[in-house]
Amino acid sequence: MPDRYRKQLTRMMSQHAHSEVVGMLPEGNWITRAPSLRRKLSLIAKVQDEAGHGLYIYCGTETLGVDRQELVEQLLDGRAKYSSIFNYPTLSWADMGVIGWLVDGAAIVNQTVLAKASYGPYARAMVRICKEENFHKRQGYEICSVLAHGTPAQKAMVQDAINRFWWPALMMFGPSDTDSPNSAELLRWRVKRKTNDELRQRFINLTVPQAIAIGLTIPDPDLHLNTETGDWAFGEIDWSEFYEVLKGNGPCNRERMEARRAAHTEGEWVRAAATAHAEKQKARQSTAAA
Ligand code: FAQ
Repeated sequence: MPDRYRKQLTRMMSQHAHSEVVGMLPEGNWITRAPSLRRKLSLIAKVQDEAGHGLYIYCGTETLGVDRQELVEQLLDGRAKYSSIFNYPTLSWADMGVIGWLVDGAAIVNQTVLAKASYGPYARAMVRICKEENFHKRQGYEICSVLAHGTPAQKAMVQDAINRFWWPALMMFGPSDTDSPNSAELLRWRVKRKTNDELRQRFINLTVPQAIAIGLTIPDPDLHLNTETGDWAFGEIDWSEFYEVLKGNGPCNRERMEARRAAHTEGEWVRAAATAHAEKQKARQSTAAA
């Protein structure tokens, strides 16, 4: 395996795994405040799924010969990135709907293509993850639909959530193709099969009709259907905001990293117990085999 291929995959997969794990925080924040038992159950299941996604991808990354501990250290000491979207706060219950609909929706568009990536362990993880993300997206869209057809206050709450999450969701696809240093190499190796801009456009084309169907507005005055291409043309993305978030200056970067570091420290005894258990099992198996 060429060294650059290994390095690029390790970078991308580890960032992806970190995103899944940090991505549990904004929604985890609402589990105790879910408005009904049904909503609470599905939110718990969703957050738990994200932990599982992180694990599949960390396991995939280990097949490239890197130690998971090392990757986690890179996240905790700030060397590794995770998706910009998780540095935004979740201010209302409607944010749970909008995250499922837009954030998981964007993840599906990106990951459906990654399920055809040239590296098997990553591609295979994506197949299962996409199935679960589909459930996440549907539960999110259903929350949005119920609120959009609810009282004027509920409709205003979900519209406010879209207004805050729309542009950050578009930024999830990464910088514009002209400013994406890694794309050419990843496309050549068929890790990426579509460019950042192609996937962003696909997401917009899929999502705008869904917003219209439930009577919600996309906060972009320049949005219009280009009848020649069939694409929804959209306004300028504020890339300065994106790069500020990447530098650690988003609304919640510090809070997210503090929460991750605290969870890592508090989870030390669980890792120690799991390691001791695994060693005991291994010793038992080798005694039985002898
Ligand atoms: N945030 O040259 P490119 C989820 C960085 S889904 C932060 O275009 P590339 C599910 C990029 O790393 C979210 N950083 O990079 C969920 C690079 O920096 P580096 C995670 C970003 O790799 C839902 C630099 O900018 N999904 O978590 C972002 O060719 C709900 C230049 O960019 C994945 O990670 C960003 N948005 O394309 C969980 C999918 N965009 O490393 C919980 C796999 C770019 O050179 C709740 N990853 N950067 O220092 C990919 O598809 C790609 O890596 C891209 C970026 C498309 C994200």
